[in-house]
Amino acid sequence: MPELPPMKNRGRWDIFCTVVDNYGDIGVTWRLARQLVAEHAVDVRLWVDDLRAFERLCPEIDILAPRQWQQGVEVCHWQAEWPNADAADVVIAAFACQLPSDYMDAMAEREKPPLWMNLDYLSAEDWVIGCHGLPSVKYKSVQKYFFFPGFQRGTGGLLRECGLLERRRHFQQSPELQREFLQGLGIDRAPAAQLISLFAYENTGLASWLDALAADSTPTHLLVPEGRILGDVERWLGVSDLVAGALHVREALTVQVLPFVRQDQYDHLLWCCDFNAVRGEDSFVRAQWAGRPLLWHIYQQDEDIHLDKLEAFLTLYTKGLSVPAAQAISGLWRAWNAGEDMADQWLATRKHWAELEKHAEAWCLEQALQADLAAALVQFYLNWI
Ligand code: TRH
Repeated sequence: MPELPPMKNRGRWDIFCTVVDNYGDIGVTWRLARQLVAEHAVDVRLWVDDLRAFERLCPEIDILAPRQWQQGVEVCHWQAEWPNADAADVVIAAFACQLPSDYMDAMAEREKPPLWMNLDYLSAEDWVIGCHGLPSVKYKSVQKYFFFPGFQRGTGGLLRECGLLERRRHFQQSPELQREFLQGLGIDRAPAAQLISLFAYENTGLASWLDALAADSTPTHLLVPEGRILGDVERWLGVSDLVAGALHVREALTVQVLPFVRQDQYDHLLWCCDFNAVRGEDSFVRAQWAGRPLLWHIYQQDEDIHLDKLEAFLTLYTKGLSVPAAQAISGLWRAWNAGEDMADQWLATRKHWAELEKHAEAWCLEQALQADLAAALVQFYLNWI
């Protein structure tokens, strides 16, 4: 992709985010907003309807403030009563959220209509390439466009901040930095233990995986940020009320509960771990940038359409792996997403560990050849004006 032109005429941008559930919606839009400001000198207003969810990712948020500045982004609480703000030059509706009707009118009343885009969910399916950048619906004179993130050429790419991989590599090459970071979270790595992070939805397959880890000859230190999977961890441990700081040992497995940390710290956690179980959309992408093997718990959708997305990703991801390694990692991911027994799949995966580690780094580097999503959005705008 050619260099972007000098930073001028990049306009004012409004990003709208409704928090459907969990943290992915705000996680993606907050990351995008910050990157647009930091790397593209764009003025960004981020409209969010749920500041409490936002506060988990960014503890500085004042949940009572209708308008505030955070890291160069103007964060506006999107409330039922619309404050009649001017329409921006670029309007991003994240994940098909419905804009306030007064705002849509304000867009239509502008002398030059804004560029209006829907930032869609991430999918590895092939049809995404054909739909990325196409016109969608129109409101009066204002045309909306589809903008699809993705893994393949012809999509909008993935969120990746400038210098991310260099920072990651520097950190991974420094045992000192890692020790310091882990100690800051109260983690004293069990000797010779592999580190695994676990961020997932409720999963009936968890107990069998923990059984396998506990019985393994290699010790495991499992780090579990507070969240939806804790109930399953509690049941397996036979304890109740697990909270951040809790630490339990069962044979070769040490389980430690972590607080939910800010996004940058979560990146560092992923970089420290030998294996990361992630979920949804944003943590899934961050684990890929960590360059380590991963396990994806995909967000469930009606009529199991998420399973097509899972298979589409596996098809892309396993290219370049030997057949047995591809089968092992695919089997593990399928079992996890079906809530099935994980023991055999985990043992099979362990057999191909060295290959999977090498592959995770190669996949990361291959993905980094694509323009990142923020740059692709800015380029789309510059091509459009
Ligand atoms: O939270 P998620 O499951 O989010 C979503 C939503 O369910 C959304 O509606 C759905 O559409 C989407 O998945 C597919 O998973 P995700 O996307 O990984 O978002 C979690 C965010 O939380 C991500 O930005 C990383 C961040 N995070 C932290 O900042 N600190 C932490 O300690 C952890 C565990 C995560």
